[in-house]
Amino acid sequence: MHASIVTLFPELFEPFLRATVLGRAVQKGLLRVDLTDMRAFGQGRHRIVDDRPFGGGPGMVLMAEPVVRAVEAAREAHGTEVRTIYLSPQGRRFDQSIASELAAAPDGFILLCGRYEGIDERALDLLALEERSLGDYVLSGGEAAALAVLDATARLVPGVLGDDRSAPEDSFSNAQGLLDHPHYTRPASWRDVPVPEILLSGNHAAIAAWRHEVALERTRTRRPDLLAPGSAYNPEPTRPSLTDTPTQGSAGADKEA
Ligand code: 9WO
Repeated sequence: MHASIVTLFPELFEPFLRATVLGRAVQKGLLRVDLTDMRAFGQGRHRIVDDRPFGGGPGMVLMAEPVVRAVEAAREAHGTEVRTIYLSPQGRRFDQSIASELAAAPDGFILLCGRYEGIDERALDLLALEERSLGDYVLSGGEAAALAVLDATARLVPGVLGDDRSAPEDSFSNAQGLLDHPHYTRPASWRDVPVPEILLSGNHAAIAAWRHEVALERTRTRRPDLLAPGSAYNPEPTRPSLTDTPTQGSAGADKEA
C-alpha cells in the first residue's frame, strides 16, 4: 500500500509511524507513506500558505496555489489515476468499504489535510478531490482524521497485523455488516462477574451462534441504521429491468455484492 499525506504538520505522522504496527509494516516493505509538507509550496520568504477569507469572517483560508502544487507534487509518486481524498466534515462518510478499496488500490492514495477554516474551493475543484468525513464533528485540522484513515487501511494489507485473522473478524469486516460481539478473557470470574457460561463450554458451533445472536442484538439496539434496507447486512435486491430477458430460477438471485 502506498499512501501520501499532504499536510502542514508532517511531524505529527512520524511518531505514529514509528510507534505502531504501521511502523513495522513500513520496515517490512508492506507499506510506504510519503509526507508532503505543504509549507514548502508557500509564498515568499515566509512560505505563506494562508490568507483572509473573501466575504469576511474569522480565521484564515488555505490558498489554492500552495495546495494544488503540493498535491500535484505528491501525485508524481503515484499513477495518474491516484485517488485523492480531502478529509473534511463536509464530505460524504468514510467507511470500512472505502478503507478496503484504498488498501487494495494499485496506484495507492493521497490524503489532503486542511487547516484553519478550510481550503479555497477552486483548489478542491481543480484537483477533482473526493471529500470524505469520519463523522459529524469538527477538528482543528485534517491530520487526526488522516491518521485514522491510515490506520484503518494499513491493517487491511495482508501481513501488516501479526495474526492474519485479526482484521477480517472485527466489526464491519465480519462480512455480515454487524457490530462486533463482546470479548472476555481470564479470569473466568472477575469481581464476582462471571464470563457467559457458553464461552467455557468448548462447543465451537454453539459459541459461534451465540456470538452472532449477541452481535445482532447489540446492532439492533445501538446501530439500527446498519440493519436498514440497503445496508451491507440487508442489501436491497436490484429490481429486474423490463428489458432483461427472464431466465429460469434467477428471481432475486441478482443481489448487490
Ligand atoms: C469549521 C467549522 C466551523 C463551524 C461550522 C462548520 C465548520 N467546519 C469547519 C471546518 O471544516 N474546518 C476544517 C478544519 C477545515 C479543514 C480541516 N479541518 C477539519 C477536518 N476539521 N475537521 C475535519 C474532519 C475531517 C474528517 N472527519 C471529520 C472531521
